[in-house]
Amino acid sequence: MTADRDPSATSVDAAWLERATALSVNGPAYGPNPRVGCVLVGADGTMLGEGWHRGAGTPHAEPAAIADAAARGHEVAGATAYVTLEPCSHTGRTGPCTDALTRAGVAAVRYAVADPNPEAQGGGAVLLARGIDARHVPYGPAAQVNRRWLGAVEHGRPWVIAKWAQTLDGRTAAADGTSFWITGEEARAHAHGVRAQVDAILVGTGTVRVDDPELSARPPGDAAAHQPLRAVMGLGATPGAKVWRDSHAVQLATHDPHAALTELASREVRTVVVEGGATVTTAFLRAGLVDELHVYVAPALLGAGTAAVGDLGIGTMAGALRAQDVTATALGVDTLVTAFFQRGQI
Ligand code: AOF
Ligand code: ZN
Repeated sequence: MTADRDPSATSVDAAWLERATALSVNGPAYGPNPRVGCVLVGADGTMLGEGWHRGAGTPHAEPAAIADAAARGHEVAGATAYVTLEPCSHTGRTGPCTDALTRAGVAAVRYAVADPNPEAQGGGAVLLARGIDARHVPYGPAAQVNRRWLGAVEHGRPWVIAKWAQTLDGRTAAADGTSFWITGEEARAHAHGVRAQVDAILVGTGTVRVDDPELSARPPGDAAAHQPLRAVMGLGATPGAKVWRDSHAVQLATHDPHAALTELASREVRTVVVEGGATVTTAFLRAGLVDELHVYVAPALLGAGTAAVGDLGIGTMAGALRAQDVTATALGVDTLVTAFFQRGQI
């Protein structure tokens, strides 16, 4: 028995799933787990309790909402649970949400996204088999919140964001090697905000040798920002470099992007920003392993210097890598272009 995908989402379903989605974004974007929100609604349409998942090792959204209802003195037997992700049916760091919902006497469950995680999926069917009216009610914004997590789980590897800063003519460094301050303050602040939302930052040994970057997340006004794992890809040793200042760093002793991602996945990395240099970025693009692009474009020309991306083996316009869902955001005098590649497209 499977929980049927119910295309007949009512406006009531959509309204509560919208609320659950708004709650879900309170959770951290980084870490091995998805962001999930849950609202419990009584038969008379009143909100009884709500909750969200605060990160791996903490309660899932459903038990958090059940606890919230209890704290408000509300009885949830007969209620409907609106959840942004299919309730899990496994014992991982916490117990199965299917059991928590069953024990609470919830009568119906509406979930926005089916869980692709092979260890946790199938909760909808489990609930149905117990006589609970569980339905998958697809709700796009909920999937959007977990776009990177869903992609990582479906691909069986970390979600890869390739990021660089370039001039209008596609240069990341001048002929003499200088590369600092291509873009301005706002662009750099934005990039630090992105770093604080991912699990790892990856650069090649060449970049460590030449730039000696800190690879930390320093978003303005957030001294306690989450710090991603610093990953250095390549065989060369870089003793004394700033990346090795503490143990939150790893060398990926390979030139193969697949092997690098396998190693990161074994450390529960779901999202990684590949920050160059061009050799590493090009290797990931050539291997078809880039899911998302963040290109900061400065209104400057160099005419000579290092190209952002090297040879991709494309000889003709028809072979160009074309990205989708493109957005351009002004950041001071610079522009951030974000875009996505679909799996199999590159
Ligand atoms: C839910 N509600 O709030 C979350 C779910 O290691 P665990 O026990 O935390 O389980 C993590 C997996 O459970 C995660 O990969 C995903 O499949 C599911 N996450 N499920 O019903 C939640 N965070
Ligand atoms: Zn769960």
